[in-house]
Amino acid sequence: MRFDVMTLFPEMIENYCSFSILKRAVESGVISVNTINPRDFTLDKHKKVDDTPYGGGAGMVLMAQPYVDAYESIIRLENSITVMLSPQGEPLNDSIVDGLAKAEQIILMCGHYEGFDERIRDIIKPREISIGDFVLTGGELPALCLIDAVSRKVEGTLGKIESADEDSFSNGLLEYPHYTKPREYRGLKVPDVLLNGNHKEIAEFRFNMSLERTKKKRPDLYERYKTK
Ligand code: 4G1
Repeated sequence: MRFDVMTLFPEMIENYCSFSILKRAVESGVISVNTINPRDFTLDKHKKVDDTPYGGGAGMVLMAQPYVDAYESIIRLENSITVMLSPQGEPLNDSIVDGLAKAEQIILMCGHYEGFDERIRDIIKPREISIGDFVLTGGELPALCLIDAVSRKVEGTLGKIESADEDSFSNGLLEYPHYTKPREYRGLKVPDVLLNGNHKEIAEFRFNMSLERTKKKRPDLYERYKTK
């Protein structure tokens, strides 16, 4: 999987991807993360990427020319998808992530300031995806969320231990409670069933806890689980 990230702040992307599981995936060649800075495609001596909005109002708008030229400089692989991270996008979820993980290349467009000159959308026609309804200063964190979520679906990214198939959302439910050593902490004991070595009983306990907490904490997910 190749990620090409269009951003004015490439270090934000590079830094996150140089830790832990993503770092290992990059080093083993399972994924690659490349950045393209629209500022490198400006034509004026001040390297201006933003300007004031026509019609007036607060804030700055990303100019079309540096962004479109930067986009057109990216070498496209056969099975490539372009995604703009945007509050106007479809809400990201695990099934979208599964779909994206089938691509060979994902080109990600991060906004800044008030957002993109609309002609960037008109010309590039990206798929638009949002990570949620809140205000951010830029699209880099959303891009990193997507890179992180997609990468862990790519064969070879997770080790045996972190393996994806026992995760929350592989079955549409929240996770059961986890415990590690010691057996007792501040008077709170690990449930006995987890210590008895009966794997069938343990699986049953965990499944019931998953169901129960999903029903309580995320009734929307619980309803979807029941009806699918
Ligand atoms: C209006 C949140 C504006 C934000 C309404 C989730 C948010 C990209 C995302 C904004 C962004 C709401 C996202 C807002 C995002 C240009 C640069 C857009 C930052 C920007 C609810 C600022 N998922 N936000 N505008 O946050 O890029 O993907």
